[in-house]
Amino acid sequence: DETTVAIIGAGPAGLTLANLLQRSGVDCVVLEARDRAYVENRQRAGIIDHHAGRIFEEYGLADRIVGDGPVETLMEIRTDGVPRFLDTPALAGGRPSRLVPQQMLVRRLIAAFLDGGGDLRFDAADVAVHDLTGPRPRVTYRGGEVHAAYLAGCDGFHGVSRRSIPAEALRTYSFDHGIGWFSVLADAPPPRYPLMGVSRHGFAAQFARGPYASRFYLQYQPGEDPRQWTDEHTWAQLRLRLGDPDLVAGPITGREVVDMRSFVAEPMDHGRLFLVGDAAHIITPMGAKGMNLALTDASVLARALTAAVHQGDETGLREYSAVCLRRTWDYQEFSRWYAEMVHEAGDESQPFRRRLALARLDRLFTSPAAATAFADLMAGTDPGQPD
Ligand code: RFL
Repeated sequence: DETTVAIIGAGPAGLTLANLLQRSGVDCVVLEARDRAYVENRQRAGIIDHHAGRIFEEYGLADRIVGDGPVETLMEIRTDGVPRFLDTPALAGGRPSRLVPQQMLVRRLIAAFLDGGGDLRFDAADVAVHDLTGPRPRVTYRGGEVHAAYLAGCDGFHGVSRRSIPAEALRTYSFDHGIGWFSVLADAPPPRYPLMGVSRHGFAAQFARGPYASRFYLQYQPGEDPRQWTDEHTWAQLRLRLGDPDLVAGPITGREVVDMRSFVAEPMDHGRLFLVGDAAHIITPMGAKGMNLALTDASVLARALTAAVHQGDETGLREYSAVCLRRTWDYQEFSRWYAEMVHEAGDESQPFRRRLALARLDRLFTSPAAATAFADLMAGTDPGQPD
């Protein structure tokens, strides 16, 4: 088979890229290792920030992809049971984020791409990429082969694309945040506002995942195995840390230990292969930027590929990696800053650092300049061009 862009992976990155290319009249084929039901039921992220949401507006896809997602209003940070609220969309100059659970986003992107006549192949086993630095790269999979002018590696952190780049051509950065997080998905009423609980019992958070479900995060201590926690223990800890004895419990439908790890690979391209989203970088869930980076990378690449294909202008492709890495590092810094603050503010074993973290937290509620800078990152940014 022949196409212009072969996309490996049908997660948020690959599917966004596929839809934007389709809208731009650039041919593509998407190869996904898993089956459709698996991909459509993978529940992870939940927020499309304002900056990433604009991508879909620009391509006339906003109604279909983000349309009815509730708009974020306030967020709550509760310190030892004492609530404080920030109106981040207003602080960011009227730029709200939207709640769109990742599996809804993926379902809608798949439907939109297929309705537009897109070529999306599920169950593509043993995907391998070849001739990355030659003029005509190709992708093979069990039972098929696709020749393309460009390859997009959108196959997540454990995918095959990044691993196909010679080690000496990449510089990688890994950072373990030294924090243990347990994530629980439950059919429990969502909080009124996204809720972060800072407490001496450990950090906890609760976010809406649709009208009837919540995702909770709980810090656990080194040496603990939270997968052994009973449901009673989990709910008791949540009530304690969120300072809410009346927190309504519900059936727990998912439990996972979340890697509080960051990773960045530089550059994000090699020959005619471009890495997009988690294939190039992972970030902690603190700040909710992982999925948004996947969407913004996809949009930068879609624009660059469109210019290359329609106008023969490869400037955007040459700049792709640098443009995406600026935002990646900006968000890594935000995520680290945020995680450190809400964890250390409750950590009585480090009294000096705890006071620093509390000062940092208080500043958000006392200094409009600090609150605005925070809100700007929540809304999503374009770090702009260097000099
Ligand atoms: P994905 O979503 O991992 O999709 C990659 C796709 O590629 C397929 N694939 C292959 N296909 C063909 N051949 C191969 N060899 C392949 N190997 C893999 C996979 O099956 C899959 O369909 O990466 P993408 O598209 O870059 O999207 C990234 C986001 O999914 C990710 O950043 C977020 O989920 C991270 N994340 C969160 N992000 C947020 O913005 N806000 C959050 O609140 C948030 N919470 C989370 C998260 C990630 C989590 N986990 C489990 C990693 C919570 C969790 C628990």
